[in-house]
Amino acid sequence: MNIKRLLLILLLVIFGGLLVWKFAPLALRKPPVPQAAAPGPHVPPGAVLVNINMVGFDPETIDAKVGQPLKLAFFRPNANNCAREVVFPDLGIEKKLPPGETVVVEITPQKTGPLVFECGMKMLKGQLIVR
Ligand SMILES: [Cu+2]
Repeated sequence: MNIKRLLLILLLVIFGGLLVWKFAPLALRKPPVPQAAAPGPHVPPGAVLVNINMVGFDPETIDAKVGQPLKLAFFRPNANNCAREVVFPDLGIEKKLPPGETVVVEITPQKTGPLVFECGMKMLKGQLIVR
């Protein structure tokens, strides 16, 4: 056996090994197990769903009417944001928002104009537009 042939065999072995090393995990990988669907919000009839995502409250602006009770169903699907609570400073309302739970806040606006709600650190903000 000459040295060239030996070298060729060596190269083939290395190359083949690399191929196996690179692609075997792909072939062996099991199909991803579907994750249990995250429980969605439980919105009571007539309530307005307010999702809380990484950028804030969604929707950020909600229409409301003076003297008319309004139910807001706050839903924080996960903890990827700082909204551990929602605060209505003008109303003295403060509610914890545990991830995965729907927290219903019922308010009856008493005057027209904007009515702000925000996270406990005043970083995420939303508002009711009361007419
Ligand atoms: Cu915050």
